[in-house]
Amino acid sequence: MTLADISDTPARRAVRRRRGAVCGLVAGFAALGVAELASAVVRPQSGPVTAVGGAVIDATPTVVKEWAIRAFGTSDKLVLQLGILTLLAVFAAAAGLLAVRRPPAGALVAAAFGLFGAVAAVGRPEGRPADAVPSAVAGLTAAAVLYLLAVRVRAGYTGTGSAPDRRRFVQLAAGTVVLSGLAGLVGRQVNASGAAEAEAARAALKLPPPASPARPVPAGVQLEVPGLGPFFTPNRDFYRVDTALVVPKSTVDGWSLRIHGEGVTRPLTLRYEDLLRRELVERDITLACVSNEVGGTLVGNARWLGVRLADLLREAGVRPPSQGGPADQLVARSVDGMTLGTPVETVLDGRDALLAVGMNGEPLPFAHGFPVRMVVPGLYGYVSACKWLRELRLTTFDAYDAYWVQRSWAARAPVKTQSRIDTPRPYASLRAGRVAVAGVAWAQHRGIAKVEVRVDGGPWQEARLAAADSADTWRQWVWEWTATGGRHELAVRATDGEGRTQTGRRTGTLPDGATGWHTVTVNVR
Ligand SMILES: Nc1nc2c(c(=O)[nH]1)N[C@H]1C(S)=C(S)[C@@H](COP(=O)(O)O)O[C@H]1N2
Ligand SMILES: [Mo]
Repeated sequence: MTLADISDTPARRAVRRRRGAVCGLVAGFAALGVAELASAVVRPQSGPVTAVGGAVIDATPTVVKEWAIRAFGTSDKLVLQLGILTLLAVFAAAAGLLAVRRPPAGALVAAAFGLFGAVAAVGRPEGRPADAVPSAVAGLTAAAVLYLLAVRVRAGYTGTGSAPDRRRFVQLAAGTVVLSGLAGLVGRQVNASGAAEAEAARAALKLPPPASPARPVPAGVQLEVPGLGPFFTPNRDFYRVDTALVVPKSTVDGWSLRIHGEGVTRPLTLRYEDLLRRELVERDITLACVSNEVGGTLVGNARWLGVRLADLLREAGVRPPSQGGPADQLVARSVDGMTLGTPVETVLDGRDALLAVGMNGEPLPFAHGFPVRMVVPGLYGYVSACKWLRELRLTTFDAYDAYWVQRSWAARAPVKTQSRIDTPRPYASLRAGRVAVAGVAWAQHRGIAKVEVRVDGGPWQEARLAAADSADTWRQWVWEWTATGGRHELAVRATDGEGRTQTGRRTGTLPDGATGWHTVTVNVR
């Protein structure tokens, strides 16, 4: 029997539990603080929350991921990180409860958490041994803090201690919070200044003018209808979908791209300057995500500046499968280890598949793939639009499944013809009379030939199309509706440039993109 058992009463147990939870939370806070500092020394994405978050993203079942993108959109990563922090707080408090009963056991649990983070960090696709350091340091810090605090709590609690013990405990806890908070702030600052350097370098970049500019945008691609978005999506509004919890921020100095693999007779290594010295082309291309639901907003249109990927591949000796080339899949790999597989035949069929360096008149934003990304008109992003590109490898679809294909998505995914009603908004309250129903439609590389609208399941009525920029961009449309009182359902469908009308059959986004007509219900007074 220990002294603790002798003097145990419900009231004392409650006090002990409370203090135990405090010990755990303080230890957890200290761990995060030193981890932030350590990640500033190693690299930003090596922090435990980022590493565990990344591992969670990789391991999350596809249906859950789809739900998260649907429910939280571009904020999905913030929600994930807040979730991890909440869980961490709960576990830390629990470890604290254990520690005040058995300090060594509590310390061991804390250290095990650090080990877990370290394994997650090193196990990330582009993980390095050094990435283990922040989590390891965090685990050891948590173990030490927890042990020291828990021993103090026990001393005070068992009655062998006295008021000075409690004061000592409070001092120790407060001191730990202040010091680790400082460490965290310094780490934050260093991480931020690293990013600021990369940001300044990007801002100072001057991209050369295109040798082949985009065709002038015809007047009238933009309809003047309130509630209809701009024809070109500004970079800050462009949807973002990726698995990166920390946006890779590199400078162009160290960047290079390797092109190699099956059927490559002349492997290439290109630096950023090499790309800029080549003939730059400028093209307007609409990019869409396969996770975009019918009526969703994971689609945007931009003016891209880059080099023709087909030219580079030909220089490397690549032939399309239809001409006897051995590789039918081009696997792009990013600096953060993402892999995306694109059909070689598609890249070489004459369309403007680009290695893009510019977006809407500026260097690619970091979130959209700086310094170099791929864009292929007519394919969903996950099979074509690799951001933060650093390697292109030629192989076959038989031999290799890229990241999303390993997670139940289709290996080949041409974009499906889609159309969206942007105005009126769902459940809008409208006055009877003339109402402009308007939106966008897209079928990249096939173009949009017709858009039709119907009310309450009635006959389809042809909408007026805005001028077409190119077959690779979306197209705005408007239909004048004479609205009568009551509740009405509007539906839209598009026909692509090959004469095929968008199917009304509703399917989900998995495995190769949603189908169905977008409908909007409104109330007319
Ligand atoms: N490195 C990397 N590239 C990526 C992704 C990713 O997760 N990592 N996501 C892809 C997906 S699913 C889409 S839809 C597009 C989105 O590009 P955006 O974020 O610039 O709109 O990027 C693609 N490229
Ligand atoms: Mo996507």
